Amino acid sequence: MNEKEIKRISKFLSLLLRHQPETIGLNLDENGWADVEELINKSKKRRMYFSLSDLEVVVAENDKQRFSFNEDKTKIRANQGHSIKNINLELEAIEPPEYLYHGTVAKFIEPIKATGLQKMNRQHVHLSEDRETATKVGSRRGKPFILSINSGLMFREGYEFYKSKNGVWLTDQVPSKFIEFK
Ligand code: HQG
Repeated sequence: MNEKEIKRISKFLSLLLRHQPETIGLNLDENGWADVEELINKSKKRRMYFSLSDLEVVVAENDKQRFSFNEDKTKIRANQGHSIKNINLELEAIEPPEYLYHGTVAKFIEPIKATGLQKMNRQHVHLSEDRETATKVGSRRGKPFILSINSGLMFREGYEFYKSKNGVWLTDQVPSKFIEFK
């Protein structure tokens, strides 16, 4: 498989495992897992042909480590980023660093000031451990605008934080008073 093919399969997996498994009638369990054999077979309906070893390459090479297998590689899921409701990723609440970052764009600043960071279509608000990563996230939408989040203070006030397997920090919302707009 070449890079283009890996990316094409990866995008297809994001669609199925995070957003719309019904596209091919794929079943996800409550923890977001899909059966690998079912995935391979049902994907053929969409003319997406890949084997288990192709999937192993996609999982290993994915630039953001978006997917994981279970131990015996009979199941696969997305590590974060779901818009499907009620997926339980079995993450444990842990203490975050004192500051986390969120990359967005200028047009969202006023609404964020008014209502804080909201999860919008996803299951969580996504935060980054460093400015570089937040800059990449913001750049997906235009000129990035980086917000610093006082996550240490939030944690001490009782807000819960989770870290996905691929290093993205997740929380339910960030009220405006914990955000530095500079
Ligand atoms: C904004 C990608 C108005 C928020 C990335 C963002 C990340 C508000 C957008 C991951 C708002 C939501 C997530 C409010 C937040 N009013 N706008 N109150 N609160 N927003 O895509 O963080 O490639 O759901 O600033 O790299 O951009 O998919 O979140 O601009 O890790 O793996 O609403 O998605 O990863 O957009 O990105 P998103 P995000 P993947």
